[in-house]
Amino acid sequence: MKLIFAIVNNDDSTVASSALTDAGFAVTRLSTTGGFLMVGNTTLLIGTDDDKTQVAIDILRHHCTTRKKMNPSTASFGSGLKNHSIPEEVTVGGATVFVLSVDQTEKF
Ligand code: 2BA
Repeated sequence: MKLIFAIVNNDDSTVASSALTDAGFAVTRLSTTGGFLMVGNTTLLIGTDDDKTQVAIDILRHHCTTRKKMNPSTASFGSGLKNHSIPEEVTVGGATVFVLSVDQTEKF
């Protein structure tokens, strides 16, 4: 059993999680925030059999696209002028995926 953590852009999260559930995966959506841009993203939790892990990753790859985002000034967050104070463009996502092995899973 594996647990997939997939951090995806909010704009892709609905279509990606729908495609996963349509393919038979169980998905939990968490509202999360990126530590660098400090904007909302979505973390999908997908528990699945080892041999289906790559199928889930392929679905995520198909639906999650990269985007260019401006890194806003930290001044807008009340952090003062620091290293990130000059707006710059960063490439965000498709998806950042972590796959963890699960020792045990139970449902009651
Ligand atoms: P954020 O932390 O808001 O990062 C947004 C984008 O900013 C990143 O895109 C990357 O292009 C850039 N970035 C992040 N940290 C940076 C840094 N220290 N210096 C320069 N540029 C930086 P992605 O790599 O596609 O990441 C998208 C989101 O996925 C991240 O949002 C974060 O929520 C999550 N993430 C990515 N890598 C992670 C990791 N190793 N551990 C935990 N979360 C991660």
